[in-house]
Amino acid sequence: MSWIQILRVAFAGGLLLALVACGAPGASGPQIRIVDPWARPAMSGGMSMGEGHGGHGGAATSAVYFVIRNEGDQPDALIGATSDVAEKVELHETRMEGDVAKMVPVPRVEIPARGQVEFRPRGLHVMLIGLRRDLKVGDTFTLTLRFEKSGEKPVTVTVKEMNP
Ligand SMILES: [Cu+2]
Repeated sequence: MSWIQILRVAFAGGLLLALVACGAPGASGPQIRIVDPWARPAMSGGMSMGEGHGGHGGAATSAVYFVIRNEGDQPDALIGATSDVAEKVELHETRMEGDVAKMVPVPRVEIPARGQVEFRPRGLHVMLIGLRRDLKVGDTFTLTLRFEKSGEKPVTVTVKEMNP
C-alpha cells in the first residue's frame, strides 16, 4: 500500500464513522412528521361546504386535514395551531350524535410514540374560522402546528377538492 492508499482508506473509514454517528438516533423523544396537509376550498365571504357549515355564526370557515406521524420513542400532543389565513384556528372533532354530525373542540390530541393520528373529513380536523382570504383549489398557505414537546411546526397546506 502506498501512502495515498492508506490515507484513502483512513479517510473513507473516518467518513463512514461520521455517517454512522449522525444516523444513529441521538436524543430520545418524539419525532413528528406531518404528511400531506390539505384544506377544503372556501370563499372568505361565504360558507364552505361540509365541516363548519353553519356552525360558526356565519363566519367563513375551512378545515385542514393531514396525518401526524411520530417516529420517536416518546409520545407528543398537538395542542394548537395558528395561520395567517384565519382569525381563529381550533382543533375539532366531528362526532355523530344519533344521526347528527356535531363538531366538538378538542384541546389536545395525543400522538403516541411510534404511532400516527389521522385528521380527515368527518373526524379530527383543524378548523379555520373567519377566513381572511379565499382558499381556491391549488392555493397554498402556512399552518403552524403547536406540539407539547416538539414545539411549533410550520407546514404548507394545499387547497384541494375532497376526494370522492
Ligand atoms: Cu370544525
